[in-house]
Amino acid sequence: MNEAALTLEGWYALHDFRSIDWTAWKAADDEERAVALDDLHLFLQEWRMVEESNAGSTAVYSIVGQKADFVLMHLRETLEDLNAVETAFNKTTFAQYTTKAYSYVSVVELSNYLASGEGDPKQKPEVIARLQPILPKARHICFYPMNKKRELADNWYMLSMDERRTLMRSHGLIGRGYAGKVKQIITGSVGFDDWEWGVTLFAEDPLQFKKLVYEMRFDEVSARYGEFGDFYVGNLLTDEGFRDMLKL
Ligand code: 76R
Repeated sequence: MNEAALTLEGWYALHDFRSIDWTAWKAADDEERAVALDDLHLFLQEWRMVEESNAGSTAVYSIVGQKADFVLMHLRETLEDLNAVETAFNKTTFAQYTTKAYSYVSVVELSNYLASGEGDPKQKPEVIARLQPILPKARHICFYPMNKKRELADNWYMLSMDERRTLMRSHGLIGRGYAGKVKQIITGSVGFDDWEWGVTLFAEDPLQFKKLVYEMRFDEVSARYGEFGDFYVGNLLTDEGFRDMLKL
């Protein structure tokens, strides 16, 4: 019997991690840098307009550590729109001074493990708001991809729907303890990218990422079935912050 959880999908997501090519940036002259900065700021404005017209959302954060220097997290209505925003950015003069560090393609996902109520969920404003979320401009971001294990002894996909629902209830309860402190966006990536989900967290206090992820490690869903990729953590980049970061 097929017991796949039912999922609702929303906006498509691209996490575009970049590093700055400081050698090229420093080698450019003042005018070249000014053109690149203007180009960057034009795009930041354009992404804000997309967000205002409710056709997507973009978040821009610096990344701490050597894995990348910043991330552009884009949510868009279609995979084509996502591709277009990626390509348009690649064509900017600013992108010439960046190198690709990592990327992740997924789609905002809600599952029916803890669903309640009647009627078509896709018509409910609170569901729509979660499927097409305006990304918070919190001070910090944390991103990592993850899988649910498929090993002989511990295979998430061989559990019954009831067993998974019970486990997910406990997961959700821990998560709810962080209401108001951490905002999570789960994006599904089976068939899209190398892991099964992307986990994107936003918080004003970065220690809340550590506390939440640590607490979940003791919960069976994560302790027994969770497998995790690389973690990326960073700070909100305002337009001014981006300019400051690039100042020589
Ligand atoms: O969507 C909901 O709010 C209902 C409950 C819920 C589901 C179905 C929920 C709540 N999550 C769900 C699904 Mn989650 N979540 C993670 C991670 O690091 C780790 O150990 C795991 C990474 C975090 C930090 C987190 C946070 N969640 C999922 C799924 C899909 C599973 C599937 O379909 O098999 C994954 C991969 C996943 C992973 N989760 C919450 C949180 C938080 C903070 C909540 C509470 C949200 C709230 O009530 O506001």
